[in-house]
Amino acid sequence: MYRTPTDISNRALAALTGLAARRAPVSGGGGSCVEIAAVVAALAAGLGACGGPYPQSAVHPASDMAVKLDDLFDQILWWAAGVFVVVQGILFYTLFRFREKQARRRPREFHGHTLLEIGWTLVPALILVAIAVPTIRVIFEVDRPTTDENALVVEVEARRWWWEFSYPEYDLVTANEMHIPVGRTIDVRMRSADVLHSFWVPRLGGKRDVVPGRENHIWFKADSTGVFLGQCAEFCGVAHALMGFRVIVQDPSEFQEWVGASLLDAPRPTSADGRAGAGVFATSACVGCHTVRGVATAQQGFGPDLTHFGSRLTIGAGILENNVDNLVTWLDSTQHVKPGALMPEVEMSEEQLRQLARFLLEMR
Ligand code: HEC
Ligand SMILES: [Cu+2]
Repeated sequence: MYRTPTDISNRALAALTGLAARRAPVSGGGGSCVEIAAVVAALAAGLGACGGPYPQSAVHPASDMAVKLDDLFDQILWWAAGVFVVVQGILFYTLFRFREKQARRRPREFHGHTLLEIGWTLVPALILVAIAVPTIRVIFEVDRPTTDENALVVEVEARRWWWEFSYPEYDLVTANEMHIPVGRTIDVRMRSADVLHSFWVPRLGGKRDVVPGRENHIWFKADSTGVFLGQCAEFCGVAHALMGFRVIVQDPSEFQEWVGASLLDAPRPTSADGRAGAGVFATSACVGCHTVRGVATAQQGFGPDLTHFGSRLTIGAGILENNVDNLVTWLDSTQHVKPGALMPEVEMSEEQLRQLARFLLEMR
């Protein structure tokens, strides 16, 4: 459905191991053609990974803030491209024009050239000013709190190694998947429960550090619906690289439907397996760490709220697609799937694991 960073890095890895395999038989030189072909193939494979979709690309903006940042990036890129062309142009001109010719004598040397010196001091200074003015303007624009009174406040609490999202306006708490309406300013206020983290959804805006003991904020207005990938962008411990999340941008009516459904208590499971799973859940360690609204014994907030887990797309802060098999894997070998996760592996029979998975998926 979506291409994860892991898919992409796997492709790059496959390309590189392919390259190593090609290199092996051509020891002792003479294989340069094969090597060049292999490098070209690897590069092509690498570029193939750039073909989109772009789940985590800052140059495919999908919000007002991301557009501001991308515009700034484009401006700087054009200045840099201009400088590159001019410098390379002069370099190649000089290489060509003053290359060694048989009949020529040594060129005349000269020292100092006032016009050139003023030129190459002034021009870069002016270019830097041209870059600094919009940069500083954008820094101030994105740094101030939003002035939009109609903004939807979403409180983010970063945890090792997952995200809690709450909506004070609706008295609603969820985890790892932040639903928001398209076209409405979102005022994200973030806190950390433990260490430094950083909130980053490249297509929706810049990074913002999440610092213990203080509240940071970021705001943006998404301009298109869809699922946008986010990632913790500040090293926070063993499972940092596996601390992703999703922002699900919906039409306002769909968003309201999601809010309505999410406010209800967890629905009772309908299948026999699901009911058995509910029993297993209510009588095992799970309830010591997780909340499921509607299950009286499960009211702990150490782990993610699981009330409507069946309607989530992913498991474990965005690392596995949510389905029965992956849930069984997650419960059976949590520490293998996500080394360091603060959830212990539970000792259960295969049958109990399947029942638990059914129960979790039926809580839609
Ligand atoms: C010691 C506390 C603890 C216990 C016991 C525990 N969990 Fe967890 N659980 C966590 C934490 C912490 C996470 C978040 C892990 C992460 O993503 O880094 C988690 C994550 C999960 C997730 C993924 C949630 C998401 O939003 O992606 C599921 C599903 C889950 N637990 C189910 C269970 C079940 C079922 C049991 C009982 C068999 C259980 N847990 C027992 C702490 C616990
Ligand atoms: Cu992190």
